[in-house]
Amino acid sequence: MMAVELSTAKLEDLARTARREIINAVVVAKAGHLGGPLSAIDILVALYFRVLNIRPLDPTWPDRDRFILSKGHSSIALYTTLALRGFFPLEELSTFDAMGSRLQGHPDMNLLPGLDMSTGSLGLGFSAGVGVALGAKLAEKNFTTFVMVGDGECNEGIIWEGAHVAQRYALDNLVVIVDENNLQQFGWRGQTATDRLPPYSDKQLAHRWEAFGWQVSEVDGHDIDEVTHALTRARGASGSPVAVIAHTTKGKGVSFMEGNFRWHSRVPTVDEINQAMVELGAPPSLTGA
Ligand SMILES: Cc1ncc(C[n+]2csc(CCOP(=O)(O)OP(=O)(O)O)c2C)c(N)n1
Repeated sequence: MMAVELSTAKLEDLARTARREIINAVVVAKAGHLGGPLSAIDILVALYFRVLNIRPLDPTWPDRDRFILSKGHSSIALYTTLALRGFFPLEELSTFDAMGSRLQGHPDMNLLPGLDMSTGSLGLGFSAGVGVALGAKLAEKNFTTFVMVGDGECNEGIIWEGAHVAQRYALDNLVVIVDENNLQQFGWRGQTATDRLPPYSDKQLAHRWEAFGWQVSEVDGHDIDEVTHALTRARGASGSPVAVIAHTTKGKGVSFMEGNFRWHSRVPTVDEINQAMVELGAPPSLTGA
């Protein structure tokens, strides 16, 4: 089954619903990440509803496109997208991070159908994706492998080892999406403990992927149409792998979380939950109002 036909307005609505589900799941679990999932969710909605060639009711279909969330700490965004797309019931999101749940804090492909890799140790998911894409070439399979990494994750050396290998083998069946929100766990990407380094340039990541021989495009990672267009073009690329640099805002959608690294993995208070739900257009019954 190819992507489902939904209007942009409908998908934006779904992304808002997803943001509320993400916050609810983290609140119930009393743990998890919010900033990264909220920055990635529009891209995931575009991917799963418009780009990926998948069968939610047949998650191990051999010819499916592969998706690896290499920034595995944003698992709740992927789980929410999979649930909305019909891989499993939405109610299961309330088991997030609980003992015995299929929805662990970091994705476990041995527990949950629909996951193409277990991730969480930054950098490893991307290198596995390079292997999957190379394997597809060798087996003469036509599917595309998409991998999402964080900009902080791009500090990992293994990313650049993989980037080199992918270019060397001309893996034009591999697309990396960089969720470039410019924040990582404890601050801005270019910041250092002593702040003695020169400031980080916005273009630095794009230039780095280009220097490794990748085709690069840049998009607004919160514009579902733009993301769809870039990813659809990327899957049709030839000759070299493609990096889509998605400019995003960490914590997107909730004013007091946006651009604040403290929301990397904080659990909101009751007042904060209510404010977030109002901002995300929740019906009054959900806001406790
Ligand atoms: C190898 C490794 N080192 C450290 C961590 C802890 N860690 C989890 S998320 C994170 C920051 C990641 O930043 P970024 O890739 O920019 O993700 P985002 O801002 O999108 O959440 C760190 C350091 C980890 N998961 N793996």
